[in-house]
Amino acid sequence: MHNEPINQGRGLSQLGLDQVGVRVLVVGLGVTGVSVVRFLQQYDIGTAVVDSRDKPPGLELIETTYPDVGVFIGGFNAAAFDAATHLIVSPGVSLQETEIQRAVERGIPVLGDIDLFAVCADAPIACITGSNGKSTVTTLLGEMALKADWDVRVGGNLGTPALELFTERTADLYVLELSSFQLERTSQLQADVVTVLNISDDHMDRYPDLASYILAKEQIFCGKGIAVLNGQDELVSAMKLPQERQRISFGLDKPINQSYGLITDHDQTYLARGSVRIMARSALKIKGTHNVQNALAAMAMADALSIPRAAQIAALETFIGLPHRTQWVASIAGVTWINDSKATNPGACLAAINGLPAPIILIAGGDGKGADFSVLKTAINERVKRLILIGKDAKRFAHEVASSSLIESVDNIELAVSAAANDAQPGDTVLLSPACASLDQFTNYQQRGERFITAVRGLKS
Ligand code: UMA
Ligand code: ADP
Repeated sequence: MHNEPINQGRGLSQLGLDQVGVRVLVVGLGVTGVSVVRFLQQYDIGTAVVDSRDKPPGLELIETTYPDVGVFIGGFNAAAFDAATHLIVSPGVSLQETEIQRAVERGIPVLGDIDLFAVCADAPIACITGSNGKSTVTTLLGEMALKADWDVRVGGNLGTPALELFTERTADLYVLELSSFQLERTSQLQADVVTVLNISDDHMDRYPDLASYILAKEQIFCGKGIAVLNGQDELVSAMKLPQERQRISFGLDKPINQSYGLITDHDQTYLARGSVRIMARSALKIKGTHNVQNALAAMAMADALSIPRAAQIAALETFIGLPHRTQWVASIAGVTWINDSKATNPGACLAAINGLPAPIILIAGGDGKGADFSVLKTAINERVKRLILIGKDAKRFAHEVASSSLIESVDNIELAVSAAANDAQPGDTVLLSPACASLDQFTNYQQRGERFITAVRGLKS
């Protein structure tokens, strides 16, 4: 739609980064840190980086491409912090780190990459947070804008750092997935439309309690515009919004006023806004109740952004979902195998157990990040006939769900697949939905999912 070249750097004065003598310390040298250095270097802003790791992933790139940038690795070098006028801290680094707290006490601004992005962005911004469904809704909203031929840039926690979305051309729309880690260090965001999809225990190893995690997520509401909220989630409904944010709710119930929900006529259920039926639920390619919620949230955001309805429907009729999210893998001798490796907290696992056909053989476990597994107890007792556990928190998992289903612990994912294959009967669903992070046994959730898929495919031969 727009074609004139732009200069995203003009917002830097809002953060005081255009002053003489500015020295920014970028904390963390993963993909976020690299994106921040790259951005600051375009504007000749004095930059150094620090990372507690001996070999952070972005090290080689920074050393070869930006030799003038000071690099401090293998710990949080106190002198590097003392020399800084601003900190830009990567999401993986806790703000409770001693050196960061010391900087706060000295009055040094502590920012995140999303602050830089927010003050420099040149188009409307849509932001998605929640404990589960962020990546799905972010991708879906992006697909809707693409179907309308918009120049839409999609990123954030999804993978591409926000600052990497800038090009020399003005975008029509930015769609950002934002984690609590990103939000808690962001004060400049003024997104045009935002959503909180749901709240359940996650990252309890980084927050003292659920209230602190919710407080971090509330940062998404800064500014004015529309907030699309899950009206059936009590924790979301209780979140505090500034007066300038207009609430629009979505849920699986019959919509009232201008909210989004479901209307059933005779045998057909429709996604609807108020009394207007928008599309048949059966036309959605993504399956499961949780994905109906995701579709409604994306639709509400798209309406707020004036993405035409036809484009929204075209996206919903074609989007098959992202890999590793309740992904169909195979049907072997009447048994359906599902990969839900991205279920890294109990809330996501609960949605899968309740949304897929029972009886279920569940493969779960890994690093629980301090979450409470007992929320799974009822669903497991009612729908899971056998529970196969792997990973670091297998014992605690078994103890907290105290399930009546048969529980077995095995050493790795391949043994879990063999054990499931031994027990499965025609009509069963075998579900990998760990309710845990993967990092105790795998490089990431993708590797966990791929190893599951390979082991399942191996059963066929
Ligand atoms: N780390 C250190 N020391 C440091 C810096 C980082 O040990 O000095 C560790 C962190 O504890 C973490 C890892 O290195 O385990 C990566 O941290 P990072 O901040 O360098 O991460 P990036 O590579 O910049 O990736 C981040 C997000 N990572 C995290 O929030 C941990 C990515 O989300 C995101 O895609 C990317 O920015 C672009 O925006 C990943 C993630 O796991 C997928 N997110 C969490 C989630 O979805 O549950 C929140
Ligand atoms: P996120 O980016 O928030 O981690 P994803 O879309 O990647 O969300 O999905 C992560 C996990 O959450 C998957 O297991 C998926 O099946 C599950 N999930 C997706 N949407 C929802 C939802 N609305 N409610 C509960 N679980 C969901």
